[in-house]
Amino acid sequence: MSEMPRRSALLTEVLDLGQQIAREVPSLAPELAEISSRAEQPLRVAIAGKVKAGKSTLLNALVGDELAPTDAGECTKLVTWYQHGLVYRVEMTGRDGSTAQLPFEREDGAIDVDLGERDITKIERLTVEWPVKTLEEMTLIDTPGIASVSTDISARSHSFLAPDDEKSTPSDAVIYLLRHLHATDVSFLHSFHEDEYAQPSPINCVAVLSRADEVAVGRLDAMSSAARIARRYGDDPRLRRLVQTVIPVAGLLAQAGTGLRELEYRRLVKLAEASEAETDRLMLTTDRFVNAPTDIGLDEAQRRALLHRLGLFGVRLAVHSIRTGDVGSTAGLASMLRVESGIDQLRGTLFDVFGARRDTLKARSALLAMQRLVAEHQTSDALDARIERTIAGAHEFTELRVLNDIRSGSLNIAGDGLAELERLLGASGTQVNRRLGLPEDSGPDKQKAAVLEELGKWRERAESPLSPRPMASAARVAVRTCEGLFATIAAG
Ligand SMILES: Nc1nc2c(ncn2[C@@H]2O[C@H](COP(=O)(O)OP(=O)(O)OP(=O)(O)O)[C@@H](O)[C@H]2O)c(=O)[nH]1
Ligand SMILES: [Mg+2]
Repeated sequence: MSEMPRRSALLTEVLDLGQQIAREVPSLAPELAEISSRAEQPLRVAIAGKVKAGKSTLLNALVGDELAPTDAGECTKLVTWYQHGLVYRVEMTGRDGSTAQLPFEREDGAIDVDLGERDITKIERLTVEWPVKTLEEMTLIDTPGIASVSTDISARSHSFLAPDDEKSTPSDAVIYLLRHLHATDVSFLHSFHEDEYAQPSPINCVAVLSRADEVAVGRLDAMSSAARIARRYGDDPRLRRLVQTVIPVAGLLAQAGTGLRELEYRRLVKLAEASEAETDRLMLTTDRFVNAPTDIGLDEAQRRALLHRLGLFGVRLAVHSIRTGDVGSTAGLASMLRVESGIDQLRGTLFDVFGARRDTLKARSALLAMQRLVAEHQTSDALDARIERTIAGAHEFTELRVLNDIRSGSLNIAGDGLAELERLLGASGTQVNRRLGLPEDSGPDKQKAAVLEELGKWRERAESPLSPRPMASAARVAVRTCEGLFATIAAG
């Protein structure tokens, strides 16, 4: 998400609206200032999912550094924000609103925060500030596993992601991890989406089929099996109406890819140099890999460390790639693991889906928060009307609504126009070429020709007396999108 376009007209309008509210109800000024300042900050993306779905590992893979603790520890039970800062700092926010800086250590791996004697039920969240480039673009929020045995922890994630009325949703978008599609996933996603503009909305939510390497019990074709399952989930009507897309990712491989050490590579080479019969025997199960007696020259602790770092599939893949000569160095292996993990595809989607819509998502969050504030106060009719107008009039929101209708199945348009319409409305990216289905490097002449063609087509559908009513109104939205695209292209 490198390019940061200038603020959109919609976001400007929403921030302006905030100023008008502050003039009318001065007592709301501090809260409105906070809403505005949030709109200027990086997009907040929460990582959610069941216990041990691989949330923290994926967060580390996205950051490109091992910051979040995985496995055990009190801190995995807390909502933790990882945001960009100029210094290394950990802060705690209590449920009572108090804040305190906390001591932490980091020797080899994740940040180890010292909570002291604090009662974790009194902690609202931790904020980790870290001077790492990837966090400049996105604040990542690690949430405790939902539907856990401990309902208390589960409730904490729930109230963070799907807060009740008086609070606005603290995150602008969500990456939801699932391993197998389960009813609790669906109901959780539902509750997260129960708000004003999105009932339910796939717009700000991407699903990840996590720990994808484990899908095929470690077989070398695990990632392609995972891709098949992810596609199937992505077509499942229950998920389609809740998430944008489902992407298979092996966070562990991606995390290993960012910090692979020479020593680890050399150990994998040792394995690769052993006979296939011997490694096949060892790599049959995790238990054998660690415990079986062998003379390949790696002791149990070393084998356990490799397994911890790469998982059984990762070890198999690495050994295979070293043997075939596809990989010949630590850097080569690291990059292969990253590519294989699917993390780049996830990053690309986050950019297409969240990054390009950043201002719309920010405007949406800000407007939601303002609406909640205003609901409790007496405001002028003019102001109420302006809020209404902003919500109803913003074409960006209208596009989102039509996309939701398509996904939820409530927009019943027969056949092939549907995928095309989704693309045009920006479902797979809001850049001009994405919307028009053109190659990435297409120039203005091609774009103009394509947009005129689309415009003609959607105008005809909008105006034809033969178009069923839902089609006609969706087509009018598409026409407006085309007109906007034309103006963008013409303006260069
Ligand atoms: N094989 C494999 N293991 C993974 C992957 N991601 C995570 N794990 C392992 O799964 C366990 C849980 O990972 P975490 O990242 O802590 O999962 P989490 O969802 O944050 O867990 P909680 O915060 O406790 O709910 C750890 O032992 C990880 O090493 C993956 O992509 N592949
Ligand atoms: Mg975790």
